[in-house]
Amino acid sequence: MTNDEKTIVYVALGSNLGDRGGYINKALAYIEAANGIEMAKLSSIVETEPLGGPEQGAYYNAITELRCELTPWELLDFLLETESRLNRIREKTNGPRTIDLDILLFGDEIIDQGEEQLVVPHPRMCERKFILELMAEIAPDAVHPVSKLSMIELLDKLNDGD
Ligand code: PH2
Ligand code: MG
Ligand code: MG
Repeated sequence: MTNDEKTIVYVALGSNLGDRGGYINKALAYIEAANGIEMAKLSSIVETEPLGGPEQGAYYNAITELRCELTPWELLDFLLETESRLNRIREKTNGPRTIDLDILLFGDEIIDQGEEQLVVPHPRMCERKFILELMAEIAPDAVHPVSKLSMIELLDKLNDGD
């Protein structure tokens, strides 16, 4: 498979429980070691205030750009399995977690079949400043397939609304 045939995918990493930096690094190591996935870029790892959910501690967040040979469903399975390996326990919605691995963009695919776990693009990415700031850092010209706006344009729009 040539690079042209691989899908460019963005995955967000978040942790706000336990050794946050350690969990982010372990998740990155699992992603790097996976078959069918190549890590092309990695954003800064930033500390962010929690958005939504119950009262909880600050997050470490980062985004990685992948070259992916898997289907979106195979990638989702791999990310969920990686979350389990890193002690993720699902309790409260949007509650504290050792690691959260979310598909933000999967090429220009739009997937929303009423399945709880796989909605692409990530439904809240355009309203989360830390996501758009990290995307603007590694992929300013990446285009959101629904709004057709680039990450820089989405960030400008969000900042204008402040
Ligand atoms: N993830 C959430 C809920 N709130 N807040 C920050 N700062 N970072 C996150 O990754 C995050 C959040 C649900 O996935
Ligand atoms: Mg999430
Ligand atoms: Mg998630």
